[in-house]
Amino acid sequence: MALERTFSILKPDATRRNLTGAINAIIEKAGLRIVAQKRIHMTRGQAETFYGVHKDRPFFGELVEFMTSAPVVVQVLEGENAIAKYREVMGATNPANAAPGTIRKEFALSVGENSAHGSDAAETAAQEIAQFFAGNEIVG
Ligand code: DAT
Ligand code: MG
Repeated sequence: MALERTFSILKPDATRRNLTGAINAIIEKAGLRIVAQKRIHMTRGQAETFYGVHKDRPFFGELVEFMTSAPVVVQVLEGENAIAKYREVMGATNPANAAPGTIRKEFALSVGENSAHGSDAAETAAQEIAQFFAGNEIVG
């Protein structure tokens, strides 16, 4: 498998509790390289676009509220098989189902406030990276 890039968000519950360094340590220990990173406060429009695939789900309003409730850290992670690897490192969406040692098991507060986002496929990774980063902000 070639070097791959995935998009990550350290969510508001993580920035609020000062957990971005602890989460980055897990990311780096897993062999993923942080090749771009910035702290932003997402606008409602950015959050609605980002999670557009979920717009008809009952939790959409609460999801957008949460994602805009405090700063987030957006990242591009690079490594072998980075998309699947980061999904593994994050753990299941619901922390109750996440494996020990995963980001969500260690830090998530609930299925909604679950500390991290990671892309689920190559196409979404490319779209998500392009929503938040210009090419020259990614330094591999
Ligand atoms: P993931 O973030 O693991 O890719 P997803 O794409 O199914 O999960 O959902 C996106 C986010 O929406 C998820 O991280 C948290 C929120 N979410 C998902 N299911 C939820 C639910 N049943 N109740 C509240 N929030 C939910
Ligand atoms: Mg998802």
